[in-house]
Amino acid sequence: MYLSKLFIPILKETPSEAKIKSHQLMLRAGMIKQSSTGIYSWLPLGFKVMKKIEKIVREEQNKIGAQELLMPTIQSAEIWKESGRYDDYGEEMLRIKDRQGKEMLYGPTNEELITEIFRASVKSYKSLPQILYHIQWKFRDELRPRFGVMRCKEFFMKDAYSFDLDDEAAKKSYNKMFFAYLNTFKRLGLTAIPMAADTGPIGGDLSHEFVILAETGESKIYSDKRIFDIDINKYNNSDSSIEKLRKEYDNFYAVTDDKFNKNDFDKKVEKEKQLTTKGIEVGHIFYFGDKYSKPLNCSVDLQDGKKVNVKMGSYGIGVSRLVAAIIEAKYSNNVMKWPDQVSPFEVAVIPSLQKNDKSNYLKAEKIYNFLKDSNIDVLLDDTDEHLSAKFKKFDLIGIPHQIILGSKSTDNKLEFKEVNGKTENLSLEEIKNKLVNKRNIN
Ligand code: 5CA
Repeated sequence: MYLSKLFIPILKETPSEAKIKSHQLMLRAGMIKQSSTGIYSWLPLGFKVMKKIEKIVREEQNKIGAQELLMPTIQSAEIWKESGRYDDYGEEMLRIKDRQGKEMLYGPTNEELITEIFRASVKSYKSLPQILYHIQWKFRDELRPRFGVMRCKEFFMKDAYSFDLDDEAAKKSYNKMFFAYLNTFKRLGLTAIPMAADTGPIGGDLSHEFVILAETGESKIYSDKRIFDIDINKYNNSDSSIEKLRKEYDNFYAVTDDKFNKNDFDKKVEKEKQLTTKGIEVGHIFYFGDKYSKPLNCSVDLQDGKKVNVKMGSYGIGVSRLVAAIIEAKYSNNVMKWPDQVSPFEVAVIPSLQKNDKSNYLKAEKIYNFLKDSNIDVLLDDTDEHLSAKFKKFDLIGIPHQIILGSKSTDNKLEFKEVNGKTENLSLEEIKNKLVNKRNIN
């Protein structure tokens, strides 16, 4: 992509309505634009980051055998009446009528709809277990939307649903997802800690919020510090390994506000190991057994002809929230520090201007084409601004690597700057290999 062609409406001033860094930077870098309270358009730069996050989320879901489908955003009120949640959900639900006067709603979540799909299609215990997911827009008419896409009305969510025959099998599905979540957040460059949490309007008695530490977070958390030292690389995706991983996490006290009990905390965690802080909820998983399958009459036939309601769990990741959460976790000095794997571009080629001499620009274009042909996501700065102005722009966008064609680059050795690290002089081939390797590590 050529910078001069990129649709990136950068703002010079920080908009006063943006209270936290991620919101300020996303607006300034032209990643999003508010269209009405709590509703945003995703401009090319922001959309690109979100798509990269979505891809990683999808890959980790597929790895544990979850299957992707796509349910609509608009749902019929009928199934919500069947489950009993139509009235309970309250004003957060956006209710609509179609031209026939039929009651519809914009889905805030999909437990009912997926249960309806499942009950119509699956009849035998032989089809279990099953995990289905989609990545789709949700709408919640939040009372106080704030912090940009962090808490907004319309947001992009990955929601998965598991179906099992009994509690024991269902816990295995829950644990698989627990494992997939830890891997997903790790690949996104985040340390997300699972905290025992309340189940709210989703229901059930087992639930974990995945929280990343951030001063601006809305979740208050209480934990044993040692939970941050758990190394998930020791574990693989076999059932027994995943069970051990769950046990290791369960050893440490880690809860959100709703589950907090001071006596318990003091009894289970020595004073110097206690951590009380704030975090951003990037994912939330629930086990609720037959809470939906019973009222919606979703059952399978057993071998002996008896029927049993399937046992279900649901598992959400805030894909659009993650864009802001990664900024909050990584930024420094007003600069977005994207991890390579989700950065809007992997590298920028930045030629300095030499009056009446196009050769430097032509050299930059050659480098750009070579990297592009090597499948590297590269941005060429073809504008005629001065280097200092260019650097400011790249700082704002937060591209992790720069190839600078200025006084420090020679024909064979190019100045290669890692924004979070060192500057070296490398050949183009070496730069390519470095970028490809970095991507593979993540
Ligand atoms: N049905 C369950 C699991 S699929 C569910 O809806 N869970 S949830 O309510 O916890 O939402 C899942 C994730 O979506 C949250 O962890 C959070 O990351 C994200 N999320 C929830 N509400 C919002 C919001 N108003 N704005 C942005 N992201 C949100």
